Amino acid sequence: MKEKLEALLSAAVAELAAVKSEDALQELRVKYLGKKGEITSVMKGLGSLSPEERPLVGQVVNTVKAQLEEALEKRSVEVREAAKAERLASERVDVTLPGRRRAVGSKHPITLVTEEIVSIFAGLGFGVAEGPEVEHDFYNFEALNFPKDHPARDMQDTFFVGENVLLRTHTSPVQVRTMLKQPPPVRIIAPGTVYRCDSDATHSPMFHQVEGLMVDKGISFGDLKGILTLFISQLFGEGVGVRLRPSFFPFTEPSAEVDIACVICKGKGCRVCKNTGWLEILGAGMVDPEVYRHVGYDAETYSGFAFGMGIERIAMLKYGIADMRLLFENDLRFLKQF
Ligand code: 2NL
Repeated sequence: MKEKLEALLSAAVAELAAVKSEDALQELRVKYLGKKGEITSVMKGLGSLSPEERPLVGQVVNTVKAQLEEALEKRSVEVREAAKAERLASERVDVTLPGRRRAVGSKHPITLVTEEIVSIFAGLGFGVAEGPEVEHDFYNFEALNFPKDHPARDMQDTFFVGENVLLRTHTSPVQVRTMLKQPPPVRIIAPGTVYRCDSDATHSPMFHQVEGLMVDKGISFGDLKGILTLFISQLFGEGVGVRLRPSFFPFTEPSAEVDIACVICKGKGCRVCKNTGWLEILGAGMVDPEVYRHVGYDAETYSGFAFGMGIERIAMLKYGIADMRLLFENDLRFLKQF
């Protein structure tokens, strides 16, 4: 019986070496030490032994059981350690790999220039006003003193949505609405999208404008010139040449075009300035009394100036963009440069 027990122990220990999981280990435990296990059944046979043999064999049984328990426990630790090592290896993360970079967008040059202009005028005390892009004829033309037969009112130049309803052709209606809402003093700029029925290499049917308006007691043409000269020196650099030429708009009197010394050739003459040395960047003037009449301001008490500029043109000059269409194509190779 002693030999049988020792044979069982070496068989169990041999099988144990091949066990690779906790489940197989448990099966092995049951096979040898369970209620119907092989060692257990040997123990059940103890009763048939003589009283002299019984304690001796009993001791061997206990030793074998203890040895097997110890071997099982040892193997159990090994199996757990191996499983843990395998999991660690398979879940291993290489922390030295470079991270996945998020593609970061950039602002459109039109947005950049608009923000810069807004910020300069904010520094001069101007607030920002906004209004609808679909407008009524009254705010877009009538209140701005456009005669009924003015060519700008023509179907050829303006997108009409309905009778007397149109896509605004400038942001002036925003200023008309502001004056109708509040009494002077007014000091605002109106940036926004505008529409004209025009499309070729130098005209887009949708483009951007910033207009400005300052109305108070005692505002003169000198204030217009001072504010716009300050604005230009901040946008294009201190000391850039500025000149005003007489012009005409239905909504200002007198009116002027504002030129800056060519940013490309510094006034020497080049292709961009058509050899004049000057670039037109603004239209401006003293608000016409007819406009005040339409918005209910007293033209005897108040005076003021207004101005307007196209953002596309300023963006092209500031960033050296040769073709306006680049601003609307949304080619990422172009946009990523800003
Ligand atoms: C240009 C010229 C200009 C105005 C816009 C304006 C607005 C009101 C009253 C009077 Cl409510 N004037 N705006 C004045 C002069 C010129 O724009 O060349 N824009 C691109």
